[in-house]
Amino acid sequence: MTRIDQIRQIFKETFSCEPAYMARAPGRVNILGEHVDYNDGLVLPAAIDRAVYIAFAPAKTRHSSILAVNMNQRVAFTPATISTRSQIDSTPLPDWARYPAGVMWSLSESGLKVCAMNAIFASDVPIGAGLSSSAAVEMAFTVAWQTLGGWTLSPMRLALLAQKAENEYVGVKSGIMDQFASACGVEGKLLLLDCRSLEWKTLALPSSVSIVIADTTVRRKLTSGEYNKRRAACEEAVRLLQQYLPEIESLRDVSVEDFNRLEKNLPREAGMRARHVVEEIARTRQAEPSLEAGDIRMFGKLMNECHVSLRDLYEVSCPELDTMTRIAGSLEGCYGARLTGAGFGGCTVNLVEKSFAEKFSTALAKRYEEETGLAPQVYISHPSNGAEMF
Ligand code: NG1
Repeated sequence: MTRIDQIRQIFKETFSCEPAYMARAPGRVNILGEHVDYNDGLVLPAAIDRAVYIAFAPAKTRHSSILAVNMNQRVAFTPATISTRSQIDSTPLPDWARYPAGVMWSLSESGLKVCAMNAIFASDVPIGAGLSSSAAVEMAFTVAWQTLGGWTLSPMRLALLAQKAENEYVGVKSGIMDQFASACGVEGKLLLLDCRSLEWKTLALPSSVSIVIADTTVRRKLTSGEYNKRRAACEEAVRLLQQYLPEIESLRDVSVEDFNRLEKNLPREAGMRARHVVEEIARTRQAEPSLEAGDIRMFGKLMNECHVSLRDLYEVSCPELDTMTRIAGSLEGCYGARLTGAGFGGCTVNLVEKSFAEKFSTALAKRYEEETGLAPQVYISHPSNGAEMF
């Protein structure tokens, strides 16, 4: 049975009727531009071929009923109950249900029609691995409520509404990159997004190249505290640099040349963090002509430099991520390898010559397990479309 048949079947068993609609919303992998989205920088993610699948129909009840297949848990809520983060029987919403509830809240806040719905969803995006499983859930529900509400907004506008759910309802102060990639993905393309203007374009990934995602299986609990510290260090650097460059609003506005001249005025740690951001934005700019010229070697080199910078300047790597990228770099067919997402665990992203991808994945998994004792998950992936009905 295909995944789609499976979802249809579970909907039928749960609600005793056929789903009226089905949709999918993908996870994403960030290829370049790490820890720059909250510095108004440029990012280069791609939607991936792992996604949240949702089957849904309008409900005849006043409440929405939602079953999370992966959790085997069902919730029921209305716009009134979610304002107190609870269900119609007054029990609290479980953590996973804050994403659909947050989307309902965000859409209602924006004055959009939000109908009661019966839905089931399942996901094959690994959780907590830096592949935006939560943005995929948010985008799946955003698209579902759009369909039932009969209104149509651009994918970017939908992404902004989902981001509002994440920031203001779930309470995670993330940038726009994750929801953007899940909403705006294009088959076979990388997405270059300017996080300040929200302008974006696609860049072709040569069809001879595969994206290989390798999950270290390490999950660090301290991530959010460390993430916030990195954000604070960037803000401190901006404040101090404004004494010399009063026109700057974020590290996006600082050139590498100005930074080289002025770094001596920053405390050591803020200086290291800011150097990563300034240079990473420059690397992402350089990626555009490299990809347009089909120079995948140059592009891979930028990815390798990014990893070194995340490890040594931004200090968000960990031994397992370093081991995974070191092994990848020694294998045939690998153009570039680096940690992806916030860091401290999760996944690496690798660009690999397609004809070597299988061999690369097997060797990477084997050697990583030999060195660390951990059995990793390795996926050969490719850029996919963003959230869509099917
Ligand atoms: P991950 O680790 O993939 O969730 C996080 C942020 C992104 C971005 C990256 C670092 C969340 C939900 N997402 O991504 O916005 O800042 O770190 O580039 O916190």
